[in-house]
Amino acid sequence: MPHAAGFLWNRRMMVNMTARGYATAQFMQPEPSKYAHAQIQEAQHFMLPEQGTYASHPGRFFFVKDRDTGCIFSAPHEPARVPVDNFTFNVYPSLICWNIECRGIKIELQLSLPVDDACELWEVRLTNLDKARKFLSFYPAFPLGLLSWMNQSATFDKSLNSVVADSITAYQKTKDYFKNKSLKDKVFLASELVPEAYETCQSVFEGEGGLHKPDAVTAERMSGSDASYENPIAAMQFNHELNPGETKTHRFLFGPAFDKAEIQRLKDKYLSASGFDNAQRAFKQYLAAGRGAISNMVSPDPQFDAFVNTWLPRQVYFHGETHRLSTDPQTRNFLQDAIGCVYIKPEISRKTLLKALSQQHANGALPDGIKLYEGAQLKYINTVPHVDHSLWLALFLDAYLNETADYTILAELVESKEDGKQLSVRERTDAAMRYLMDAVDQRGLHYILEGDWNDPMNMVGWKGKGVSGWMSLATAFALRLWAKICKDDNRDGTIFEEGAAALNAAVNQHLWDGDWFGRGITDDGVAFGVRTDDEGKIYLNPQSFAILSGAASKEQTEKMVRSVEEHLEGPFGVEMLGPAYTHMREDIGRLTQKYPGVAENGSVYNHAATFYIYALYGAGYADKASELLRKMLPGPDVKDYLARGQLPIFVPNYYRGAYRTHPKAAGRSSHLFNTGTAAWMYRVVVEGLLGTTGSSEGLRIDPKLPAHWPSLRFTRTFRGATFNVEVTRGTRPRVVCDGKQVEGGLITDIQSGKIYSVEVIVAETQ
Ligand code: CEZ
Repeated sequence: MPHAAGFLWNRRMMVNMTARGYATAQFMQPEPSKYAHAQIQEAQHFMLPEQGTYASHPGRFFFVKDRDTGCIFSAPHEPARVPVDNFTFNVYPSLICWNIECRGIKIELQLSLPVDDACELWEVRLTNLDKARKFLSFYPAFPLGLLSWMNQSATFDKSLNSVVADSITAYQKTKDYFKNKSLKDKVFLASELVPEAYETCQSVFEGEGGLHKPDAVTAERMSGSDASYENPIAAMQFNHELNPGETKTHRFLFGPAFDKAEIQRLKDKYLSASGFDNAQRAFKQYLAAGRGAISNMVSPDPQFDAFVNTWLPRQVYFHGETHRLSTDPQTRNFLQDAIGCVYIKPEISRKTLLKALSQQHANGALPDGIKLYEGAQLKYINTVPHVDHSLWLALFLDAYLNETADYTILAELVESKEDGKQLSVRERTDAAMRYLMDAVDQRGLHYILEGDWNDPMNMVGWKGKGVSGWMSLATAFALRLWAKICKDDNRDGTIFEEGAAALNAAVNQHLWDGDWFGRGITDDGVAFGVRTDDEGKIYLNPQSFAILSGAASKEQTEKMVRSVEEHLEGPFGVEMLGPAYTHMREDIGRLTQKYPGVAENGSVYNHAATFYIYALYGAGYADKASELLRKMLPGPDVKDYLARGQLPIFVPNYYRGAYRTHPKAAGRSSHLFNTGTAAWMYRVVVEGLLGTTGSSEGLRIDPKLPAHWPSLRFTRTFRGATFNVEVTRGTRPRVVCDGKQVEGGLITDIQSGKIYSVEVIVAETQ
């Protein structure tokens, strides 16, 4: 599993580390920036003949040389790639660690982050495992890549005991000069111990040996070169004499800095045994604040339990708390990440909603992208109009109110940035829902413009006529949820109920294709995602939302589920569409240009899979739902791990799909841990599999055990109370709370702080 990786984040940065030692990291200033770069950046508008070629990805490499034998290896594995005697890669929620043994030397690496600084903390322990004394040289070597084509250099700063690289972020517009003045253009590697020698010029470091056998490491001593408009590397040499069993510990800090004073500040704070300990303790506390609503889950599937107890809420917390470390999150992502956070830190979700609403347009629509700070710019995908952002409001409020019963939020006043008007959340959501109801064509179907949930579906409706079946159904679902909230809020929501019914009827009239719902109708009036299509014959999302919106009858649902089974299900989960497109369809858009089985073009796109699973639990297909849910996590057998190439510690945005037409890479993980899947997967586990859904009345307990699970145990926290739930099978299904049978499984009058003991008996065969 060469791509096996773990990721760490804090409030300022994130880093993805592979087992082999490659790293991708970025920090916020406030826009996302890199501090270790590729060796060259391909410029779009001009040639860069001077900047050199490269053979390596950014990484954190530690070379070790046995000075008696001359043998060299690098840890964790890159770039020397020497076979080792023992290799362990351990990812913990707050630490990434390696234990490696090679030729009588043990090297233990540990990466952690502080809570509030962009800075990697590296601890390295070298141990002599032999019976004889060893003379070793040890070399951390962090290539920094091309920092800037305008100005870059590096040297060793004695007073800081650090390699310090300097650069000027490249720019061309005069106004950027003033903006860039506050950027952290230095990169440093600070050491606790004083090195014997150093090297800061990558080409001198490599010499003729190359990065995998650098001249600077084979030589007796590094030459102490500076990098003057040359790609820098932060490399140091330490010589150690180690007695048998003796250990030497190094600590390093690595990261960006504005000036030398900042490097000094970070060193004073962290670069010591106690500094590392304190940072790690604080980081654990930070993570502990993100514990989810489920703990102590024990089922017959321990890997899945670990995922639910620890890793999934961790990923949800990351999304909810940092907004994926972006400054203009897509509005739908912002709101869906907040759905996940409802089960972790609802107070963050509340703020997220208010922030989104403060940027609502006067016509009721939410914008493409929410600016997180004054002066943030809407970029990339947020410059392309997508029609769905407003509907996530109702989906969010449904989840938030079910979990918290905080109906006060509806009366909260929110001032609009656009026109300064103060309106309540209730009024603003009304306006958003009305806006959605109005954006329909003469058939009553919702326009798509340049996309809906599906970002790259940009050419179905760019001429202003095309409509989206999914969008119509998702809007109907949102309207129904909002109508229900209106009722709970003692208001009349009939108009929204009627709006939902009209949309459902229109989709049934124009897009029911006999066995499933079509995806949409193009500007030229061509229905797609239908049986007559050779490619993109069936899309998953319309089926999921037809169930959720109530558009599909029982018979239709049964037909859709069977069709999805036939066309989209595979060994790695349920694909988003099939068959994957192999050529551009100019009436659908760039999604059809993606490689077959990749991302929206027919991968197992987990975000879409969770919608389907969520719908299946609600529609009484619990076994199928849990089967597909399990497939979203790699394992538990080795063959599956190898096909996915990913550890079971996060859910990626997709696994390669198109397994019928492009089986070679099917199942392979994208490794992208930024995904709306996390929130929905958590919701599916909490409300679907474990069946613990809140409502204005209380908590309903209705677990949906997969057929092969005889029992299950878990703890659910809800509105300050704790529920220890034990589920077994029996002939007389019932829910018993603190010794009393509970009608319909609904526990009411919940008291915050109280611990409840819940016994659930589910039917022998569900
Ligand atoms: O981004 C996601 C978006 O963050 O794609 C989803 C969408 O619902 C999410 O809001 C489905 O389209 O632009 C592209 O082509 C990319 O494929 C993005 O759409 C995609 C990235 O894969 C990140 O997940």
